[in-house]
Amino acid sequence: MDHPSLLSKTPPLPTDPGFWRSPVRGVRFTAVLGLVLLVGLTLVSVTGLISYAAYNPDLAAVNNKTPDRGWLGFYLFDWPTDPYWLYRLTQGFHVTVGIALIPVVLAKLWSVIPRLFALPPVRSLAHALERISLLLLVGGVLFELVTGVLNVQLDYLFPGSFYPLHFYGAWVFLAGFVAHVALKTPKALRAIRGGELRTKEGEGAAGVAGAHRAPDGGSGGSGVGAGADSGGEGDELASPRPAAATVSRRGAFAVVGAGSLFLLLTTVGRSFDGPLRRTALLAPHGWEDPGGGPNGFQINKTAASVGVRAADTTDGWRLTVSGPAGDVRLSRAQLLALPQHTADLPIACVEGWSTSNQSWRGVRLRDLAALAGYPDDPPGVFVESLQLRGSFRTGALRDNQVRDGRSLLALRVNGEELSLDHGFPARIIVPAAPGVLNTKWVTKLTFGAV
Ligand SMILES: Nc1nc2c(c(=O)[nH]1)N[C@H]1C(S)=C(S)[C@@H](COP(=O)(O)O)O[C@H]1N2
Ligand SMILES: [Mo]
Repeated sequence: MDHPSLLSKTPPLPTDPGFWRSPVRGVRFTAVLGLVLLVGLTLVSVTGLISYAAYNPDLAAVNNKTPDRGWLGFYLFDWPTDPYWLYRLTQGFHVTVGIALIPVVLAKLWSVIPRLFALPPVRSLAHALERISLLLLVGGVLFELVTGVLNVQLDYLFPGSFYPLHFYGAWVFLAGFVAHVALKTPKALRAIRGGELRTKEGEGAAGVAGAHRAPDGGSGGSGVGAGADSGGEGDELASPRPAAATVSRRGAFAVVGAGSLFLLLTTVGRSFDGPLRRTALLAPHGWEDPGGGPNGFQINKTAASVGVRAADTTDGWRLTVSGPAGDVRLSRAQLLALPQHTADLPIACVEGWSTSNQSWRGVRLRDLAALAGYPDDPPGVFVESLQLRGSFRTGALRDNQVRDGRSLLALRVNGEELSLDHGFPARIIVPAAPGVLNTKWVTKLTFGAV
């Protein structure tokens, strides 16, 4: 407490503890936010990593957006086709909860910012390692939030590079996160338990903030003393000379919570059809009304936006089915003459939006595999579209996806012809697969190529 700036009249620097005066800061405030993030960011990380497995990145080069990942792909697994809403859930959760946690992350960073300037910058080897882990943690979480938000809001701002940026960023973040959780969880739990005890006993750290004190959550709104419910004198996050409170600590939690709730309520609608979609005020896809009728559901990229011309999809169009039996070329009329099957499945995009089930109708992929020379146990398939440029013109599907009876080369949706923007004359639809693998404007299927 004998820091020169507290005694002299020169204005304090950020490196002086007395520079930071908000009475809201304190170990307990930080601990509560930290525990929310421990649960929240763990779930967001896990759903993000799981969603990446859905791309089948280890299946074929076309699906592989992180070819240099090495052992970081240790956890990849064969993506199932059940439950059919799996990707809709994992990716919807990842994006929606990730966005809703932004205010909590910012509040948490704000709550510990005095520590960033604390002197001396490094006290010991252990302290140095801890600070490096914080760099990974803070840099990582901000990087993931910024790249994630830009990708879902601005629609592929980083052509081709979003996946490596977000994937490697995730591992940097996770390294810092694991170290931080291991180091700080015991302290955070202590701070919270201690705070509860004091609140119950109605005990205050009398005199800490003098006249500015009021019981936390009290009606006066005059706030709480810095050390009151956060560990008292040993609280290294509390200001040594707190300013008059403008908001109680409970009020500060309410502001953060309201911010999160606002983001949640304006985002979650992008995972549903109907009126709920219109509540997704922050989603660019929420603003575009896909119109009514059988084809009236979300469109990711229109045919025009990727250079697919209507003329190429009509009379001259043929599907080539390729395999050990050679190449079979089919017109749309011939495809419609094959056994038709129906599958009720959603479209779920990496951007976090999804549709409710649509009723797709067309030819089973496994029936097409039989035509190509695989009457039993078909292998995976390489799918090509009419589209000449862009990231998602081709895709590879695994054998379990081809074998599932709900996997279709869809020709119709909701009782009508596919519209051009939804992939006319034919598109892939596979249960539980991410939108990117539901290739539109399909022109060639090569069975056994993957
Ligand atoms: N040929 C082609 N197919 C494609 C795409 C594309 O860019 N080109 N986008 C994919 C993506 S990212 C999604 S989310 C779905 C969206 O399908 P929809 O526009 O019918 O909703 O189509 C997929 N199929
Ligand atoms: Mo997508």
